[in-house]
Amino acid sequence: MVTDFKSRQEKLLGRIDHGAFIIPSAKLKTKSNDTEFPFRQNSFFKYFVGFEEDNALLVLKKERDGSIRRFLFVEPKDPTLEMWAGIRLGKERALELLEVDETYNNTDIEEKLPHILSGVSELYFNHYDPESREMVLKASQTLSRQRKNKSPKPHSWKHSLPLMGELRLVKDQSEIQAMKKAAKLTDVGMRAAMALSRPGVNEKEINTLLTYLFNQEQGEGPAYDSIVAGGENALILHYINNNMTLKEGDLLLIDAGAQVNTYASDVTRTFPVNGKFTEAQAELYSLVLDSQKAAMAHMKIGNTLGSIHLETSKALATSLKDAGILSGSLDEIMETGSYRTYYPHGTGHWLGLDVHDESPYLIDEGNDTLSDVCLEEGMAFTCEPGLYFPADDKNVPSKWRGIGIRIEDDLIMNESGFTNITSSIPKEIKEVEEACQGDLKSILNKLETLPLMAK
Ligand SMILES: [Mn+2]
Repeated sequence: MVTDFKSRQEKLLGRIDHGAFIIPSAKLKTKSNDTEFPFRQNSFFKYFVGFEEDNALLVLKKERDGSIRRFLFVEPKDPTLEMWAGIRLGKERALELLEVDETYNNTDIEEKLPHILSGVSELYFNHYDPESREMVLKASQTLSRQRKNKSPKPHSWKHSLPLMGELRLVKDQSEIQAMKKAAKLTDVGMRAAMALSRPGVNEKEINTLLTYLFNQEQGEGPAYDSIVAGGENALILHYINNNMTLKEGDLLLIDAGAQVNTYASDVTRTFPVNGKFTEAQAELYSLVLDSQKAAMAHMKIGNTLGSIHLETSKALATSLKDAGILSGSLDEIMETGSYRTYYPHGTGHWLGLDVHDESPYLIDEGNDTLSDVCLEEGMAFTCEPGLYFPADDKNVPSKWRGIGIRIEDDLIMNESGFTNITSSIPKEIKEVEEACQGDLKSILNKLETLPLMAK
């Protein structure tokens, strides 16, 4: 599936009368002294041009007559540097291969950018990025000093993220395909983790196994730091130490997802370390699973993530009330938000290039009106209810203290409702227990090419 970068660029420029978007790539970040973290492209830059190098700059310009020009600045070719750090595409090849009209060396940004922006009065860039601000300021100052240049000067600086983020709400076919591939690798990873978990195994071993499997096929490793949380570690929502030994009788909560073509999957499963839920664990697990089903029943075109969260919260609050953990009527519990002690996070977030995809939840309709984004075909998000009971909470029945359970799937809206692209990952109690008895080799057989460990 070929990505249609041109239509994305045109859609973005279609949102404005005239002006220019300034979209920088990511830069390498220092890890220690003169070594860097693995490169991760800026999601917006990736989305609009699909180029994987650092230190690049995309400028999309719409003239007053509606015509469009696309400019890309890239690292210059340099045999010595390329010998150390890898081959650069260079401006000639970039012009041939990428959806842009003109390419330059990034060493020429200061000289060329004012020419490109000449006559443009509205500039869109990320106001939170100091380097973008600096670049726009310099170019604008240069233009304002050009007395002989009578064309309009940039006089309006606009924040680019809301407009660009809105475009990313609805996924196209190439995005959906990448997300499905990521979901498939996450399926293999989760099943393998279930099969390998037993008392005495360290969270680190499971974490390493996930990373290994998320790198199979087109996988690019975990989309975010995997959470491998045995027992009470599940109460720490972003636990990433992943270094404790799994214990008999505990549950293991894994929140992890593979990445494919920079697209994330984001899945949570909670299962017994020894492969069999206790009665108390199964009871609590069912409450969370039922709340996820209540959430999914509400996932319809036109509804909002906010209303889904409300339904899910109500389902969980009702369970907490029925179990005697929360007092008062359901209305009072919802009004005071007392359920948040045990369900402190939201039910879902946008999913895409970023695991928490950078798209708005509210749209500014003008006239001081903000409205929730309504679900449309192509929107992708997670559904992740959970319950977390501190070990020392006397309001909680002792059988449930110290337990944290979360269940998370990835959903994409379609014309008739939604597709759960992670539904193949065991979730019902019986399925989960069966998967815990699973055989690693047969799990790995789900991959197109078997990794080394299966041979
Ligand atoms: Mn999530």
